[in-house]
Amino acid sequence: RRIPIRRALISVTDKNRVEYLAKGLVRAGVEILSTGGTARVLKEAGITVTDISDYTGFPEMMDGRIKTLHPKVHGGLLGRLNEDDNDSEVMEAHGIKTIDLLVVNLYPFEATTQKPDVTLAEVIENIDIGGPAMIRAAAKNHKRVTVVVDPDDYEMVLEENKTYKGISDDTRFNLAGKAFALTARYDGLIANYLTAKSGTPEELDFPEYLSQQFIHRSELRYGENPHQQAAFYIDKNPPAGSIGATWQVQGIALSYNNINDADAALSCLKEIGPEPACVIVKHANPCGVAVESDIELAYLKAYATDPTSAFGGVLAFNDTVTEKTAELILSKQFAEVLIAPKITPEALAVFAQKKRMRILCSGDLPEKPKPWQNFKRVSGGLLVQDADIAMIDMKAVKVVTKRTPTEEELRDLAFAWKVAKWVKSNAIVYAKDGQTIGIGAGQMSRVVSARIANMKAEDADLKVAGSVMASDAFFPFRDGIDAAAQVGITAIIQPGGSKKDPETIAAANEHNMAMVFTDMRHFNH
Ligand code: 93A
Repeated sequence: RRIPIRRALISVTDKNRVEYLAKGLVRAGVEILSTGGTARVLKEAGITVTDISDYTGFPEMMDGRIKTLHPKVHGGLLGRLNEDDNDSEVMEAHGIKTIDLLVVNLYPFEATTQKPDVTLAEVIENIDIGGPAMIRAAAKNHKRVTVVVDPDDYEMVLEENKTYKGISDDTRFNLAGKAFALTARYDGLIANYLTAKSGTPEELDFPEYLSQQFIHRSELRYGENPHQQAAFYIDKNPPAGSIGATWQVQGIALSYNNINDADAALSCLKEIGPEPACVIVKHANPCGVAVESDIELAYLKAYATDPTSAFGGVLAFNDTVTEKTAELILSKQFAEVLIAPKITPEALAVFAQKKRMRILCSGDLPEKPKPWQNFKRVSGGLLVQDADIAMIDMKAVKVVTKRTPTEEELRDLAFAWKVAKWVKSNAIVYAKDGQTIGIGAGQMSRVVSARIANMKAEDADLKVAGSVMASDAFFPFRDGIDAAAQVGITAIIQPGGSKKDPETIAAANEHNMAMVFTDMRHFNH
């Protein structure tokens, strides 16, 4: 169902791009209602707007504390217009007009708290009341109302309204989730500020200098273990598709380990797309990954790698999760976290029975990750490095054996290699037909990782013979190759670069295996 925008209410503190938005709306024949400051900016740009006070018949009062807190505003946002309610009659009787689009961003509470020498009174005055009330009303009524809280969404909404003559159920639903994430965070910031003022002892002591780069997203119940205090800080501008840019639409609060695991799942997922894919992560390691023609099939294949580990894991998808996907998942397992670019309202209703299942929207995933830096605190210091966003070009890999990989082998080698990048070292990944067959992670010796990959395949009744193998770093001896041949691995992808490479290559040739060198290592600890 699509709902066209006929009347919009715009009330923004951040006036960035609001002219652009309003002009686009006027061009589409939309009537604009607006609050004092916003109306002034728009009128100065030559845009016709109706002052909200003219519409409500009440002036803005108490220094702007009351601008939009009026039944004619909230009725216009909350009115349902279904056949089985009498909202439209009530609206008619009280002169309440329907508002189809709400565009709001809030008083700058956070920025105000960060001003040097700010007074408590000034901070309190920057607690927005009317804005969140409207956002929550519009988001609650997303069946009819589109709510926009981010100038980055102006273009999308204008385009969708223009191209399709209305806004889709999915878009309104996703924007509502985003809106509630904003009001939740906003109230969280206020609560944190006020409780910190009164000296709550549980507050995590966060170094002042870091707040230049990061903003507080949530207090966490605890860290990796219950005796560790923890919080989640995100980049001021988290890139699309990052864990910092996701928003939660359902389920109980995320834990520290949930966030860490979800990050690993998203990272791997972004690498193996764009085909429909599923990544299942447990304890920060992929325990099943697959690409297929649709995400249900991908899920079934990923799940089949290691059903035992998948229980209580993180599931990540790169396509819309529908009711069908949701039912399939719940028929198989419980998951702590599910992430997807979009989740339909019907799918959410299915997951609603599992309160402990946290559902996150990632929005569209980018094709290429942007460079960023990784920090790792060590005792008495800090390690800083570029994040490992590099990926080899499969066309450029070096075939080092007499036998060249077949086309199918090459496809599976590329897939296994991408998965291995996100498996903790030492990583061994067996794969076939776009499915992980066995994954060995986080061992002190590579040969043991391979043994674990075998064990996993055996436990899951998957056949290793005919699979390919990826190793995140070179094989120091030929024993790894001999062991792989013994279980029926036909092709290998690894960085190469060991002194013993000639021996390893000879071993592969003896077993008639195909082997390629990538010349790039992906340790991940
Ligand atoms: O002081 S408020 O909490 N009372 C209100 O009724 C109200 N309505 C909208 N603040 C209110 N707003 C906020 O005003 C909006 O959230 C927005 O941030 C700001 C826009 O004001 P102006 O258009 O006057 O610049």
